[in-house]
Amino acid sequence: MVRVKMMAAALTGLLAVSALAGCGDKGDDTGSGGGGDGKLVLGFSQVGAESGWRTANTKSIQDAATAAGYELKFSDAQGKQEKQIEAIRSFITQKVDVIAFSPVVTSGWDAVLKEAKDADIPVILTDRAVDSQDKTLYKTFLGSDFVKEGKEAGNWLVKQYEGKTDPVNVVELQGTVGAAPAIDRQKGFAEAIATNPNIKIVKSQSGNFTRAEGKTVMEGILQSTPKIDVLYAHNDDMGLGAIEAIEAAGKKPGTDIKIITVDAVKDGMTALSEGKINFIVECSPLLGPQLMDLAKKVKAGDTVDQRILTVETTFTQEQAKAALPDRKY
Ligand code: GYE
Repeated sequence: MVRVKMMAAALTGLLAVSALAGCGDKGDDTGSGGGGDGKLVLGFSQVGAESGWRTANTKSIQDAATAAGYELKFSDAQGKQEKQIEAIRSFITQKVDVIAFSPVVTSGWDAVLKEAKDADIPVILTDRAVDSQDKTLYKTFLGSDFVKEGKEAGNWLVKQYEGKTDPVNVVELQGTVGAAPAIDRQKGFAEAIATNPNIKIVKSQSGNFTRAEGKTVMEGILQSTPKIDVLYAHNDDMGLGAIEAIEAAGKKPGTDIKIITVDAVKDGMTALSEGKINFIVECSPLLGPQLMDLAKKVKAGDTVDQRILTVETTFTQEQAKAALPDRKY
């Protein structure tokens, strides 16, 4: 219900954005950016196409830009920070109105962010954070609370083993090394399970947020780790890859090994409703409409909150069955 209301609010916002898109542009004709045709020009550097989440996120941003009447300069970094830095520099040269990006890792952004600031181009962080100490290098950070997501995953697990004394061996498949969601989802989960000393992470390895690596990494772990009770994967895709490895090893995912993931994309929700995953913490990729609204505001010089959180929920197997028919991504 809250979601429906939020979507409606976002849509209303979008209509307003479309109506205003012609106002207040830089009005110059210099180069391809800051367009002479009055459209807000947004340069967006995406991480890549590593997961179902990312694909949905890209679509949300492209659709929302079209609906808002913006000119979107979209660049795919294929998981490489160098490519993102290159894209941001090119947006600066093209004099776009606003730069937005989803940083592949948290560190190493100060220099290029300073270049954007010096060029007077506002920057919006979407989805992932940077570790820059100077908070004036960007206007706002729109995205999820990844520590909270990790905690939700851990809390669910703690509840499953309440009152039990047997050791619980957990395997963790981490996201991209150095990425905000990997760092924070690990942290939140570790904090939550610390309340039950029987629950231990016996193996933790990166599967780079992809299905393919989730599978190969899990194959190795299944061979080297005799007793696995639980798999905690930082996203659905790695969990889905691991499910293939678990099945190939003759075990039943969801039963022999309990599985917790994050994202709640359609494929993950399907596996959850089929009993192959036990619990999913939602992370919404539908950031497009809010991003467009923020781009309009920062271009106009309006003050925006430094941190804008996405509202999310969690799903059990029963809840997944009920939610699946309306799932948009
Ligand atoms: O959970 C994962 C994707 O940054 C929140 O990146 C995003 C994460 C998401 O590859 O599937």
